[in-house]
Amino acid sequence: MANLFESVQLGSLVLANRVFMAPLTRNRADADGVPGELAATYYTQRASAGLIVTEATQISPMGKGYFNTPGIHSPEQVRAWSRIVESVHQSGGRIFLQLWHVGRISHSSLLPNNAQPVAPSAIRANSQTLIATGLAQVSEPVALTASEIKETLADYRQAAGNAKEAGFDGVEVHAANGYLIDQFLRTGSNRRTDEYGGVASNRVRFLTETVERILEVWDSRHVGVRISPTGGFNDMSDENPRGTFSVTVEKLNGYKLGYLHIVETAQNSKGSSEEDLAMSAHLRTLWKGFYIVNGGYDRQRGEEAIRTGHADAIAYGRAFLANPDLPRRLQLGAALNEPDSTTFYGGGAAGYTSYPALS
Ligand code: 8OZ
Repeated sequence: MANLFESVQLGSLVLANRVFMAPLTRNRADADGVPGELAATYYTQRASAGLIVTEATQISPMGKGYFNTPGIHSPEQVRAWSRIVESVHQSGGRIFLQLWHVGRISHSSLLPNNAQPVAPSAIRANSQTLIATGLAQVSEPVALTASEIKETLADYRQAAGNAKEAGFDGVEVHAANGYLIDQFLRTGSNRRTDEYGGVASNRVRFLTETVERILEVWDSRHVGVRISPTGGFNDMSDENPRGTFSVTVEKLNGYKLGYLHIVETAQNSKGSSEEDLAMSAHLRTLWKGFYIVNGGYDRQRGEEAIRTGHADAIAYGRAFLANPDLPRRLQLGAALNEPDSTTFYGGGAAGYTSYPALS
């Protein structure tokens, strides 16, 4: 019977356990999106995760939506990431880069030449982002043209190749939480009348074309996709979430990907409701591969999810943020450090590399 602390195979990788580190935005890169020196320490401290998924990382300058998030489009960024990856590998860890384009969740002050953000449709989100001066309402977006969609897909391919060059073990496509790919998936943000809008199979097209471009550079088992089928974060809505995400999962089945990663919680910070879990359980029955779940899991719920087959691995976010040695602590039943939300986004070592491991 599968166990949270047992090794598991993912593609050609043998992972030490099923306690994964969820992607966590920390806003500690520099203004050019180059991850800082501390990032190597931060990720290496957490190398005992079965798999680390990095913080969301923009594929292009237009993919940026918050201050001081990292990118994977410039040579300096690739060099900085390669040092991080090397350090994690030296400590026996495995690490995937999360590929991110924020779409409409951005602010002109963060974009080249103060550009307007791009989106499937020109619908402004009722949502905020963090810019240099603090919280700001997101800017009015413009709809991507057909040729801009092609360029964006090429940016995904380039970024995926850069991640490979940096030495990552794989990449995760961020198709969750109201960012560009999710904006295409759901009806509330996608009013297109071309082949990227309308019926669910059209709204999934941008995601599957993204995956196809990434598979030009990566073996399929080293590519994962993250979705948030019940998530309302960033002003997301859908007329038929079960329909939309059933089609999404069925389309993704065709690519023999490494995993599907589900954000189970409707709100980023709260635990999952019965409705959230029912959606996840439904998608689990459709998905033909490795299944990762995320959303307020503790040891007991994690073990139960693995034992019952609800999931193959659990991604822990806040718990991993505050406990660099989380797998060991969970296994021992040791006390956990509490995450300090005042140091989640931005700042230096405090609340980043300062959480102690067990002695
Ligand atoms: C919190 C703050 C900023 C971005 C996500 C990348 O929700 C994020 C994010 C989370 O996926």
